[in-house]
Amino acid sequence: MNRLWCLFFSVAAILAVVFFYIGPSMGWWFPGVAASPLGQQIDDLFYLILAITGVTFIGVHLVLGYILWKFGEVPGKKSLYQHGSHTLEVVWSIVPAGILLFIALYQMDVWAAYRMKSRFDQDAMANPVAEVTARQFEWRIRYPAPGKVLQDTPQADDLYTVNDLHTPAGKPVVIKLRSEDVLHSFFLPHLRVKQDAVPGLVIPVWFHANEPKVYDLVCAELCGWGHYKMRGQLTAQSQVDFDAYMQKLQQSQNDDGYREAAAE
Ligand SMILES: [Cu+2]
Repeated sequence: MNRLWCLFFSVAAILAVVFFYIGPSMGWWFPGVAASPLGQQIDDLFYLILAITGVTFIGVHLVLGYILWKFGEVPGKKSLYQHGSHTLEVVWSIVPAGILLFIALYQMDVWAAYRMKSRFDQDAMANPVAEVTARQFEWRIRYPAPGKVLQDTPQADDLYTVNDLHTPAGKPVVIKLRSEDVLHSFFLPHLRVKQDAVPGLVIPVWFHANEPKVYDLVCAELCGWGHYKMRGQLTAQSQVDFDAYMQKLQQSQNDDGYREAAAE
């Protein structure tokens, strides 16, 4: 039995090497390469923490396996109890505390860039591209009419889409996030952007898509029975294409009276 557990812990350590250290090069951990400048830094932080926890995990399992092998039950042999080691306890408290402190300090720049510096991006903050309202189970998107600035309350000439967010690529943009009912989470996995949508709050979300492309937009908060189908897409496009899209949207909504229906 001891040998079985010894094998179990050793195999876990070997599997961990495969998943933790070969996985990243096989692209198992993230959906593709980060598609935003900050996303790359977030990935680097993730891999650093994975390396630290991975080494610890593998070390602990190898030691466990070895101890079970070496000191497993022997018929007739008595256990030996001792009070413990004060020095060891101090060491295994201080080392993890030191590692946590290092991570806390090391990640501060990325956290500040994501949460704080973005708030001072005057240009993007003054001109939010759209208001995104999460509700069970869809993303409602409200754009200002071309040439106008997004207002806090809906305007007569606003433009609407559902589950289909367009933004310019290659520069920082801001959307205003709200929720109409319960907690949702606005998640752009390729851009490494995730922000809770909280009823009663309007939260600016700042992101920067590197290149024109279509990305997934999903809800990352279990928000009800239809959570699984609460998905849309983000189309990041060149400024010229974005402007053309807005013109087309305005035209189509003028034509079919869609705006009144969508605004309800
Ligand atoms: Cu949701």
